[in-house]
Amino acid sequence: MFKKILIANRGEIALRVIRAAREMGIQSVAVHSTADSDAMHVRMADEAICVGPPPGTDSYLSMPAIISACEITGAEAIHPGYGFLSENANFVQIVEDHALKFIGPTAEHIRIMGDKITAKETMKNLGVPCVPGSDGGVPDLDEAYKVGDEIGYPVIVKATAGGGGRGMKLANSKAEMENAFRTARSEGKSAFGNDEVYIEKYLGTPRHIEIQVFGDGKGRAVHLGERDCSLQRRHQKVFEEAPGPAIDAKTRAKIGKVCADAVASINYAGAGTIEFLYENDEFYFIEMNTRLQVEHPVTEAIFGVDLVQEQIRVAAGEEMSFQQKDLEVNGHAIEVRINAEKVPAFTPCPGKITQYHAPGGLGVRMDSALYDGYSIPPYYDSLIAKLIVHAADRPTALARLKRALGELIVDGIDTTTPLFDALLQEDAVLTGDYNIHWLEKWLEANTPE
Ligand code: MV4
Repeated sequence: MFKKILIANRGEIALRVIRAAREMGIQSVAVHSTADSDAMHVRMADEAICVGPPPGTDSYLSMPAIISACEITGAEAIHPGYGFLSENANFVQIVEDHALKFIGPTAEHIRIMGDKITAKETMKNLGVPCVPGSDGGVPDLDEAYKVGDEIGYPVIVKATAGGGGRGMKLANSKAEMENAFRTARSEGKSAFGNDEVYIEKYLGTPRHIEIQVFGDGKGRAVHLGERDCSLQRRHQKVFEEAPGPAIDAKTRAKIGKVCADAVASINYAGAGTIEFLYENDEFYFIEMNTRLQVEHPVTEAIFGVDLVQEQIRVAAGEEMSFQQKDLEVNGHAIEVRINAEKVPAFTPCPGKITQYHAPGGLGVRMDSALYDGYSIPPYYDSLIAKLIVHAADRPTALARLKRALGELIVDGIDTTTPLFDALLQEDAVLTGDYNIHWLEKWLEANTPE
């Protein structure tokens, strides 16, 4: 096992990894920018090293600075958390070239899944159900029209390098194809330096269901059920739950096995998430994320596992600590993402926390790097806390969430907690009857001029 690992991240996820490492007797090294000298991850790690000025590109994303920090501190492996360098195949290659271990999948798997066309082709060949659409890339408008006629409108044109909803354009009819095709192409080019696009049948009211998988890199893999992450605003998840309110045990076992078998057959290593749109009882693959996700705690809660410790184990060449038969759903978990933002406009709201009190009690987990007197810097993501509740069933989890939100105190700045107080009054949230458009529509209907 590693003696020391470096965490190439900040905030709550850096704490998450430090805690996992400490329980395993592994020393942790925090890296930080000059804006984060007082950050909790710096205080909590065994060692900390400054890697540059505040902009991410000059510190948390600086590969030479991160590699140097490993060499100076003697860290043997790097946990990237999520975001930053977590899905950068070139970084993984550089880490390995320096005889360090990347705690995550191989550069090749990251590269395959980072390109949506090769990801979809790979998954399709492995028997994973995909959205009907073009066979790979669509080189020109003539070909786009052909695909549109074949699969029928509406269709969606997607940039192969896209993400976060960028480089994605809807065409409701043939008349809209030219604009959708050209816009998706040019957004792909400008945002990602890649103008390759593909086309899919547009699904009108699906849920976003994602399957958690975990592989040992040697041909064995398991699934840990699904998360329903349909409640999103501008492609940012705000509320996630497991199990999915629309998924029963039989459905879970079936799609789960397809996913586990798929990643086992490519020797996938570590944590991965296979994203689907789910409509009329059918799954349609859209993307795979080759990292630990923000919402992983809801899966940990219902399966009673530590996904970060498992990532570290597999990266160190040890066996996975669980097999499929050990993994059973227990109860229901919900996560809400608390951001330093002022509703209703969701304006970023950095500043000094004058009073902080985290909720607690049975079935409550607060993953946050906040503390009394901490100043949230303006340079990074506005996620400041994840509140995760776990209970025997969904109604009890909802009651627990309401109770825990009532205990939370974050004074000095605005946060998105009022959004959750309001959502917990909504029938669709209480019954689980929502899809990917529900939250945006609700916000539109409930936002003052
Ligand atoms: C789609 C879709 C409908 N049909 N693909 C949005 C970002 C990217 N992850 C995939 N996205 C979508 N792909 C087809 N064929 C609708 C969306 C979509 C969406 C998906 C998941 C969660 C929220 C969403 C909000 C708007 C659109």
